[in-house]
Amino acid sequence: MRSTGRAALRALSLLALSALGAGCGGEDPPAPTAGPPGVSEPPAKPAAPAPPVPEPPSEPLPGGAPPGAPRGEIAVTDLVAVRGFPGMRLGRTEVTNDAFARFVSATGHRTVAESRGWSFVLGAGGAWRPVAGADWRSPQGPGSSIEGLGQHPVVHVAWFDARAFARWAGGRLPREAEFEAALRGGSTERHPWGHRDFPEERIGNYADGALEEAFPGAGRIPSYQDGFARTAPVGSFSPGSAGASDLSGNVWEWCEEPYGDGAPAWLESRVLRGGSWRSISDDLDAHVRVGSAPRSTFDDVGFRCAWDVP
Ligand SMILES: [Ca+2]
Repeated sequence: MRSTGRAALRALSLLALSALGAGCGGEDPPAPTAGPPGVSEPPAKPAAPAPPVPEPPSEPLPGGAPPGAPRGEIAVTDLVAVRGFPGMRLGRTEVTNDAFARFVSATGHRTVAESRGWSFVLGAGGAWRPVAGADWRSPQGPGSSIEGLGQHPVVHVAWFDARAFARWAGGRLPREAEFEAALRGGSTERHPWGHRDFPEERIGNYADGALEEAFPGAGRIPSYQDGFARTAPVGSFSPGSAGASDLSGNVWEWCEEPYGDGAPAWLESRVLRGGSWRSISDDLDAHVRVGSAPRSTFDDVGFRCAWDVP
């Protein structure tokens, strides 16, 4: 796990959730955690190496839906091909609140945060606070809702929730190498926007001036302004050349594999990729991987799906 303030928060969440029995119903929230103080913390090397990313083929791969794989409501245009991985297709966007609501309606799925009774929400000064009653339907706790946010990415979903949705949709969660290949689109640059420290154009939903205005002292990317303090509608930004949107920023996205922290299998951290609306530049390096407990939930963590094809 990286040792930036952001990654450390994920570590704290792991410890808190582990100590609480990993998400049984009616748990008391842990004490609030301190947030990252600013934007200047240098990145540290990941605790475990990322999987190798295959060289892209010389010709672009065709897009298209895997025959009969996703549920009928997932159209060909919702999927993209990823260079180096001809046997899969990746969701063009993160899973939305509307899509997750259809899943819940069809299956009766109850999320980890709903069962546990609380989730982590960003609060004043950029501190992550455990908020009773925060879940995917109430992203900021009691009194909040997803009304008007149907096309925003679903948040407060644990890895187990994301995997359940993916299976219902006939797919799976992306693997790390697939995610990074799609994010890079064949590029070897440090960031999706190149080797510069900060983006010069409005290319993703990151920690910007809107976030700083909503949460004074939370930190931001200097001079960057995307206009969204929290989540943005999926598809608002499309950095890179793979054709998938918001792989960088908006919400951290769960990947399939364990992080490799050596914990027992039932609580071993899973990998998050891509950064979020809370991320500064260090978290947005294309190689960055963060581990978080599979039952951990935050208001800047979501997911997208992948489908295997013949
Ligand atoms: Ca933003």
